[in-house]
Amino acid sequence: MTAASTTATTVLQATQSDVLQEIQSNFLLNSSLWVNIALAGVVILLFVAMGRDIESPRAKLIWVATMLVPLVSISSYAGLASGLTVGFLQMPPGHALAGQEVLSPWGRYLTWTLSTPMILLALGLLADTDIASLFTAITMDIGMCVTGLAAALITSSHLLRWVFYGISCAFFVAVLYVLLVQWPADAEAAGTSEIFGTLKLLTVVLWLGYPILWALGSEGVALLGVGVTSWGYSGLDILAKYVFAFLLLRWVAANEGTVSGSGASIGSGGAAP
Ligand code: RET
Repeated sequence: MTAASTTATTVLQATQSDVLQEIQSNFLLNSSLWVNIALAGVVILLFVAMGRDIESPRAKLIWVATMLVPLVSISSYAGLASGLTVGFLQMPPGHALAGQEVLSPWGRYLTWTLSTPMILLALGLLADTDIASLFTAITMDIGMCVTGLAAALITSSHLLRWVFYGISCAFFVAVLYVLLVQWPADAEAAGTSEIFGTLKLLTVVLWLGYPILWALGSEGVALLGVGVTSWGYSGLDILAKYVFAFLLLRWVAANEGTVSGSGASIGSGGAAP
């Protein structure tokens, strides 16, 4: 049997219940998933309550985008905790765990493709940016997540795992450029620069943690174990999603006039004058 067919067989042979057993026997890993499910549930209820008085179309759009972050998150973590979106991958020669079957929570990278664009949509609307800039940030972000998923799933070549990691980082640089260079000027003009500045800083610093964790974790050089890596992502998620979204929604609910009165190129509910 060739190395490639051995790998395919290994992945196919691990049933969902094998994966679930492995997850449930690792307390660190299992708790990192369930804590987030519980937290996302509480956050969803809180955000529904926080948004109940929002009326302007633009503020509502920010609210819906923000709401989708914990909604995607609870689905994502339920997929991971059930074993549905986790698999065993046999690492290729050259990898620190070469030949070993490593538990890969690939569902994380897949669902980031849905959650991170919502974060950027909410931030872009807050900054009252234009469609082209919003489109750039969101598509580059999706590129980052999909190529990150590829980097995690490749078992044929160690080198190609890192090539895809590099491509994902290049997409990330484009997202960072939009966040750090383009949108601050838009936010200044829209009168939302103070809250935008806080959220931008939170986003940039926390998002930088994800590729670092990937590189150090079992998918990368394997300095960190699966459970520690998973808690790392869960911790970053709590701050980058729930704390971020809470700060944004609290501000939008208290300053609806500023949001609905700004340039209104997107989500204004009507043509600009
Ligand atoms: C990966 C690995 C490849 C290189 C890069 C990455 C960046 C990931 C980021 C994820 C952010 C996720 C968030 C999720 C919230 O739901 C894919 C780890 C650059 C920045 C904020």
